[in-house]
Amino acid sequence: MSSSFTPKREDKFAFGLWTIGHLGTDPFGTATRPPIYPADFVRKLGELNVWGVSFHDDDLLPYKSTLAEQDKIKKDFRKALDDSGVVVSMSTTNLFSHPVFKDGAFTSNDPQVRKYAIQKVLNALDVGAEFGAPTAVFWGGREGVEAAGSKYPLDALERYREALNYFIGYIKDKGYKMRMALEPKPNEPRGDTFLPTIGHMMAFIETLEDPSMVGINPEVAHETMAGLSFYQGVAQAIWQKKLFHIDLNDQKIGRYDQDLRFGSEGIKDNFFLVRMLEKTGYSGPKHFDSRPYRNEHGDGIWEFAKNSMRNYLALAEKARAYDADPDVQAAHKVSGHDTLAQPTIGGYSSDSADKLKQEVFDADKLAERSYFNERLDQLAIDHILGLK
Ligand code: GLT
Ligand code: MN
Ligand code: MN
Repeated sequence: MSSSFTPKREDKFAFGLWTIGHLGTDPFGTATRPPIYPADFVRKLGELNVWGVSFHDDDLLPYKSTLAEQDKIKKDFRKALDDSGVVVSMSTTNLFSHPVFKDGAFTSNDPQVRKYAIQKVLNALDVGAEFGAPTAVFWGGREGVEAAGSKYPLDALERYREALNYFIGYIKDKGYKMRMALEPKPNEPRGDTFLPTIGHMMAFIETLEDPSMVGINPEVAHETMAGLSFYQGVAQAIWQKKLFHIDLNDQKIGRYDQDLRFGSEGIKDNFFLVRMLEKTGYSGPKHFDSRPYRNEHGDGIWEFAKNSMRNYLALAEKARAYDADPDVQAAHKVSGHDTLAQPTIGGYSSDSADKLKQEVFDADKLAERSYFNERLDQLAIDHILGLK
């Protein structure tokens, strides 16, 4: 077992300015940590061998900052990127903090607010393009309701689609080399959010003008909040070639959005997640959308960053050992695991259907089989616990 789990740039780990740099605010309390200047943040990422940095428009260029201030921030940020070799891996738009978005952004009942939201995104896309961000993320935090009767949901979905189609047009018109990744979340801050899960989001994408430009950015915490298996959701996204980006963090089921350090809670789920990302050759950013505990300060926030990457690398190593283990391979055999990769009957033809109807199945006999899942699952636990 490797002793250090030190990241390399080719691991493609990334952090958002708002993640390690989170001030520790929560709905009940104000900041517990000072802000970090974006250029300093990037230099520190470089020291830790982090590959990418992401940002919201307002993280980089604070609301109401003057043009001169913005120029200085951007110049310093550019220099830090060049000096450190860190790349901008994604950019996004804050459509949730300002009170103007209290009723939603693309789905606000006020058309002026909706237009303002679209304008804010166009400006954010320009900033993302300026720094070479290949992906624009859309998290519709305020797109939802508390009062169910306040928005007719079919209209809201239509307005959501209108906005995204507009951005498809803008990105093409400007010739930006950028794809969009939509991030679902079931609730919080709204009581009910539109497009709440990976499945809803992927179905919605197919209704857009150019679905090939749009994929998803699923987050561990968000799917877990909904009581769903993140692993299964991500699997479908990979299968449908829609995993454009991923937000790695951790979460206890049934809680508010905790954004915990990756690998600190749902270890078995994360083990299988990392195994799948590695096996399928996911080549996008491994982006940590998490934040240090509110009572962490100083060096502790960078320790949090290092351990997020360390947990990923450690789980990847455990997954490799699991797959190489002859006991696991034997358990796969008796469980029938590998035969699932073989076609059942192939495409339909009337001949094959006639033949199938002639076949005799002894369902009672077939039902007697054991799939030895207890053994197989324990092998995963043994590997995770370091017993193997
Ligand atoms: C916000 C949210 C995250 C999203 C960010 C992208 S904003 O921090 O909680 O899940 O990924 O807009
Ligand atoms: Mn979250
Ligand atoms: Mn996220």
